[in-house]
Amino acid sequence: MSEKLTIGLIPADGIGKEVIPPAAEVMDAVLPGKFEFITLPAGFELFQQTGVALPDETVETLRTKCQGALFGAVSSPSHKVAGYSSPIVALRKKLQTYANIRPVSSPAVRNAKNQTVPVDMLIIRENTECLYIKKERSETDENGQKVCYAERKISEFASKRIGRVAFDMAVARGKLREQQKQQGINVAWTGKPKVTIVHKSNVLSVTDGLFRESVLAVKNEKPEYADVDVEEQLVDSMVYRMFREPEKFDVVVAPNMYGDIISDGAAALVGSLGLVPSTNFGDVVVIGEPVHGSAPDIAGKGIANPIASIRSAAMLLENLGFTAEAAKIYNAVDKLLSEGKTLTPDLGGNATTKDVTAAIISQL
Ligand code: GGG
Repeated sequence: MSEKLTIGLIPADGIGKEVIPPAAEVMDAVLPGKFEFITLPAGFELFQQTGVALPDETVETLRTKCQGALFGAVSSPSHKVAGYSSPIVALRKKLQTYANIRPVSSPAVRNAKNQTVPVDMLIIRENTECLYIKKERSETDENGQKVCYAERKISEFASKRIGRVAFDMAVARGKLREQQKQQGINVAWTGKPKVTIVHKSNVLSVTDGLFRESVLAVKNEKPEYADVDVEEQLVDSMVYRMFREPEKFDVVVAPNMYGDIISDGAAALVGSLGLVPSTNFGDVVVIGEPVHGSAPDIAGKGIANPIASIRSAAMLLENLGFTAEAAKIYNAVDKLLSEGKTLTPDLGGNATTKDVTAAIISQL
């Protein structure tokens, strides 16, 4: 057995604690003994106990010791809590995991036109800027009432950087689909690779205007991008079209906040947030992360859907070069879903987190 890889597990809050261990279990089942898992603290619950939401040691361990990581979910309160700041937002920034990759796919989705269509969309969310730089301030106006402001950062550097991720992934997906077609495998997307740029530059012409221009400019950077179609969608229209005709999207690239919102919306298309995985990647470490939050309403009941985390683990494996093992996990999950026998309550079943995990492992 070649050298072990160290994987940081940061379950954080709520159901994060219930879905990250199953994801590690599946990684261990598909590559026995290959990984050393180290559990690292972070989260709002940690903040309530210790006054720290993201210990420096967690960040440094990820930076210096880990080849990959899995993050669960955080439950930041909706009101301001003195001294608290979202650990996942901070972690993405500190480790410069600048791209959040969120695939949303299903062989059969009922669109809003009542047609059943295959969906294979890859949402790429810029992960370091936008309103999530969290520069907010509160003032008092001449009538003694509060007025609050939030600064929004969009840079040419980060927008081009995420644009390159989008074009590279569109090219790679195009190549993979060609191979699959030659092997007689049905593919959801049959056209040329396409990048859809999401913005609102008709209103925010400076910030979103820069995002749009920067991503568009990337198209001319490499000859292989010439074969990628580019379209633009205003974010409101994107939401409408995503439900009307989700089959029309391939790679979708968006600034941080729009990307956050449309990917949760897209999860509704495929049945549950509990199914949608993601990775945060950059130059230091790749972090797999389910798109869902900490779901306090079901936390502790043992019924959280582990599939988003298990698929995130498969994405992490792909990033680490274990493509065949990742495919085994994707296939096992797809089989479980198509059989429809072992499903958690979010998908209409009554299976537990443990049942689903065991069923997936038994298929590997
Ligand atoms: N795994 C995604 C997740 O935790 N989502 C909830 C979320 O975005 N929380 C932001 C926060 O609480 O700071």
